[in-house]
Order: sequence, then C-alpha cells, then structure tokens
Amino acid sequence: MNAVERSDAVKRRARALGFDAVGISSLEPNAHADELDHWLAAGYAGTMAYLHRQAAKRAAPARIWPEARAAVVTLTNYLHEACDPERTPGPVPRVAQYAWGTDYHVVLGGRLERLAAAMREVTPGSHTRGYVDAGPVPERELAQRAGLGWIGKNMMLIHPEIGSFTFIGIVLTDAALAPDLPFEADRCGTCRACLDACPTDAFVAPHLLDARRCISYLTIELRGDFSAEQRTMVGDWLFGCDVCQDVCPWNVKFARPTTAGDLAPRAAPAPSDLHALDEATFHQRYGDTPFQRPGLAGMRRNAAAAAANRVGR
Ligand code: B12
Ligand code: SF4
Ligand code: SF4
Repeated sequence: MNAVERSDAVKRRARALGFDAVGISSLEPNAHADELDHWLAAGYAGTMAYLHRQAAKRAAPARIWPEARAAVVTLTNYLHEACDPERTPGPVPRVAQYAWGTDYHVVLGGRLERLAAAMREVTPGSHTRGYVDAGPVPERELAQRAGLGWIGKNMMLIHPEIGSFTFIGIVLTDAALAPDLPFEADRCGTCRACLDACPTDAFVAPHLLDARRCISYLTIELRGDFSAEQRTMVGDWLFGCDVCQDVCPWNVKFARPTTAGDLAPRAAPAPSDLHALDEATFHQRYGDTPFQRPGLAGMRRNAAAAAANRVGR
C-alpha cells in the first residue's frame, strides 16, 4: 500500500469504530504558536500551570515524539440535547453537555486504542501513541490542519456538518500517511453571537479567551474557594458551560444528538446530595465521570455558588 491507500484504509477503520469524522495532519510547527505564547504571557491560563510546561511541544508537535510522522485526528459528537437558543434552559444548576455521560477520557481512550491497533495492522511494524485532552498536543490546531473544520471566534473547532459539540482524539504514528488539506475557510463571517452571549465577557477579542473569566475554568480547573466576584460569575452552572456553543448558528442548524451508547447520559450529583456524600462514596459513584476533576470539595463549592446566585436574584 502507498501512503494514500494507507490513509484511506485508516479513515475507513476509524469510521467503522464510531468516530464521526477523521482526517490526517502533518506535524509541522504550529502556525499559531505566537498566539499561544501571547495567551500564556498575558496570564489568561490562570492557574493551569501545565499549559506553560507544555508550550514548547504545542508549538512544535514533532517534539512530542520525534519519530512521529503524522497525526490521525478524530471527532466524536457528544451532543445530547439539540441547541435551541429560544429554549428555556432545563433544570438548574446546569451541567455542560460534555459531562452528561461517562468521562470522555475513558470512553475515547478505549476507542483510540482500538484505532491505534487498526493503524498498526494497516502499517505492520509501525508504532502509535494516542491522546485525548491530556497531553501536550495542540488538538484544535491539528484538527483544523486535518481538514476537520475551522476555529471559531469562540475558539471551538467547528465541523461544517457536525458543529462544535465534539471531542477531539488524536493518534500519532511513525508510519508515513498522506495528510489532508487544511480547512482554510473561516465560516464565522460577521457573526459574533458567541462573543455577545458569554455571560462573563470572557472573550477579550475573537479567538482570544481569558480563561480566568470562563465558567468552565472556574467550575472545573480552579481549586480552592471562589472570591465573591467568581461566585457571582458562575451563575446557574454547576459544572462547565455551553453558552458560547448553544448560540452558534452552526450548532443550531447542523448539530444532531449522538446515538453512541457509550456516551449515554448518567445522573449528575444533585446539589442536595453533595453535602451528605463522603469522599469514598463520591469516588465510587463519580470516579469515572468528569466530576472527579474538581472532586467533592469543588462540586460542593460550585453547588453552593449556584444556590447563592439563585437566592440573590
Ligand atoms: C486548557 C483547555 C481549556 C481551558 C482554556 C480554553 C481555551 N479556549 O483555551 C478551559 C478550562 C477554559 C476550557 C474550556 C472548555 N473546553 Co477545553 N481544553 C483545554 C485544552 C486542555 C488546551 C487548550 C489550549 O491549549 N488553550 C490555549 C489556547 C491558546 O490554545 P487552543 O485552544 O489550542 O487554540 C489554538 C487555536 O485557537 C489557534 N488559533 C488562535 N487564533 C486562531 C485564529 C485562526 C483563524 C486559526 C485557524 C487558529 C487560531 O492558536 C491557538 C494556539 O495554538 C484542550 C485540549 C488540548 N490538548 O488542546 C481542551 C479542549 C480545547 N477543550 C474542549 C472543550 C470541549 C471545552 C469546553 C466546551 C468544555 C465545557 N463545555 O465547559 C469549554 C469551551 C470554552 C471555549 N470557548 O474555549 C475540547 C474542544 C473540542 C472542540 N471541538 O473544539 C478540547 C480540544 C478537549 C478535547 N480533546 O476534546 N478548556
Ligand atoms: S464556556 Fe461559557 S463562560 Fe466560557 S467562554 Fe464560553 S460562554 Fe463564556
Ligand atoms: S457564534 Fe458565530 S462567531 Fe461564534 S463561533 Fe459560531 S459562527 Fe463563529
């Protein structure tokens, strides 16, 4: 098989494994490395110190694994409830849709391992390394370069037919594969719905997010107590935030709920239960869900903030 035939074979195997879209990217230096440097220097990463440590590898993905020659980039649709900007939001406090099911690191980790095994079958003697979220990989950048969509003003990778409620999963390989053409078009046009809808004005400019103001950062990544301002900022959200995706016309028009059984919704912790739970029980019930990241203390803090915001309204 030549490189083009190998690429086609890998993509067929990826689709058969349930990935909603797949493309192949080369590992040249990141064209937007300067944006990442400025973003870090401005302090927008807040307490996410690991992003500083990973910066050199994100700027030059070939440094992640010097033998790697290509990245197979996958998208997995995780939308559960179709976007309708007119809809009154469901039960409060709210949970971002990516966290409605089992932790995606677990679900996608398994699927990516199966894809990696298929890739090694397609190119006998080759080696692979899989990444989803955790790792020094510029995932959105590689997805855009693999032809899977453009990076919207809200910084999400938007696929023109699936929208942005997708997880990105990547397998690096030392096999030679033919890369896809990058997705060059910017289909945001004059729209700025996401920038205007963000409840905390977290966008300093299009494509520029001050994570310290983002509800997702505050409820998931930040440790310790909220300041009074942070507590007010999280509004009705118990975990994560979907506002800048819910209002995006590409999601409203094209995103459709997933049918993947392994991503099916599970019950989120009820705020009233959080106070009664001990660490062991929390871990037993939610150890394989995204709620494990902030842990019981973080979830209690979030629930208290959301409750205080409802009373204060
Ligand atoms: C740190 C992080 C966060 C932080 C910071 C988010 C941010 N916007 O940077 C916080 C905690 C706030 C966060 C929130 C969310 N996150 Co997050 N996060 C990450 C993580 C680990 C690193 C991102 C990063 O490096 N940020 C720094 C910025 C500067 O880099 P960047 O986002 O890669 O952006 C690059 C491009 O935008 C490019 N660029 C800049 N300008 C321009 C202009 C043009 C025209 C182009 C083409 C490119 C371009 O340059 C940047 C640097 O290379 C990635 C996983 C990964 N390894 O990449 C997931 C990831 C980005 N997150 C993801 C998700 C799902 C979310 C949330 C939706 C979760 C939620 N519902 O609460 C929100 C969305 C918030 C938002 N609007 O971005 C998904 C996004 C999938 C997708 N389809 O885009 C990822 C890829 C995880 C995954 N494997 O699926 N996240
Ligand atoms: S996830 Fe929410 S808080 Fe964060 S940028 Fe988007 S709309 Fe703003
Ligand atoms: S809401 Fe509009 S500006 Fe924002 S990402 Fe979607 S299309 Fe682009």
